[in-house]
Amino acid sequence: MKISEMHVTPIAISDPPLLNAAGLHAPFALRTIVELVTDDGFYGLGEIPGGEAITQGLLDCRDAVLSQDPFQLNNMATLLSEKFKSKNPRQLALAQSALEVACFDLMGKATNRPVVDLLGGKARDQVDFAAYLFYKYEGVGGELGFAPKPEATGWNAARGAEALDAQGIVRQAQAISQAYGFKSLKLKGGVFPPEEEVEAMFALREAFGENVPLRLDPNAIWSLETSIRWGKKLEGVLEYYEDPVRTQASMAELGKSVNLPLATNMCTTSFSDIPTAMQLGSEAIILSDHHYWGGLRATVDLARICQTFGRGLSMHSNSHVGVSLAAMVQVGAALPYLSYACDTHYPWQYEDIIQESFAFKEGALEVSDRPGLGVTLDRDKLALLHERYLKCGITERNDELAMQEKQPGWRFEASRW
Ligand code: GKR
Ligand code: MG
Repeated sequence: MKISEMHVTPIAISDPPLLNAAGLHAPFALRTIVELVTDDGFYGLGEIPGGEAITQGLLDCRDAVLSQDPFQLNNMATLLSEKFKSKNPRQLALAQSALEVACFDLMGKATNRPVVDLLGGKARDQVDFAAYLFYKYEGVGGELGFAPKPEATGWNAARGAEALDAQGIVRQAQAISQAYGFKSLKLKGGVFPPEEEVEAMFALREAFGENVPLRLDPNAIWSLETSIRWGKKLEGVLEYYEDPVRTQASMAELGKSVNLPLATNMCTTSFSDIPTAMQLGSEAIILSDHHYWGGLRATVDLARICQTFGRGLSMHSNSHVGVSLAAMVQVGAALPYLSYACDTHYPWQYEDIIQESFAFKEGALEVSDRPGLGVTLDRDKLALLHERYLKCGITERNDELAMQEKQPGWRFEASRW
């Protein structure tokens, strides 16, 4: 079995005007899709964050991929590392991830087994996800940034609605939880002054009760002093406090002052960060992400490290389509040690490139037994979203620029409060 074709397709999916510390989501989020085809007629899919540089990075890997046997992942990993040398570790991890996932999809199809079986088999039959709440402007993104139809109800109405204060967040949480059955709630913070976001956490606690775990993620835009001050108020309220402050050293300091588990997808983000994370004790929980950590096997390795060192493991996400979600579920199912419900942006998206739809039940997704990732590429949709990418004029994610369209002169600040 040899890889005979490699197709790299950047796409743009409609994305709602969600707010975060870096600004605002643009009307389109970029993803890059890789399709590997073998000489015996199978195709395998991978998905990573998009944009010109990432897409080019993947295209540059062609020589390391064509004519290779998809089962020989170690060989491919060596070829890819040689290609990137140590110049761009992030780009390497993304390329590794896209290609490794596509190879797993191929291996699964060739052996008639789901990817989870190639990773050691199911440690669970379903993977739990958390509701991902965002402050947002009105609209659902896309060509016109259009508002939902007036007759929309439930989550369809809520995901188009404005949510700019605590009560807006509670309404959003109620709608998303009712639609998907999520049992944990995460608020993307770093948007409004800390007191308003802390008020939102208390409003969620009041509305959902103490059995629904809550998380707050200000994306490292708070100072250490601010993180300590507000962290103390949130003791006993949060399941975890995600990246309120930047750097492992500051997280370690924060951990000494507040009685809350600290989680990260910003301070400890690669295997080379692990030794300091353990020396400093910077975080209690690491948010894995197969896109950034280098693939599915890397995620299994990360889980083992977390278990060994007594750290919790959760999962991070960005706006994504169904190939990523399928991979998250397959790898999530293979992790004997996954201590928290995973993040996903999926409920915010309403476009995809696969034919299947995912049915969340009680906030969880069943692990598919279909071969490979268990998804079928919809070539018409892929072509449409690629066309969109070419036309939309966005070549890199830039939340600051998108925010400036709404608020001229707005500037990102690494530490705002
Ligand atoms: O989608 O706005 C967003 C998030 O802020 C995303 O970009 C982050 O990477 O979800 C992420 C996080 O947990 O930090
Ligand atoms: Mg985060």
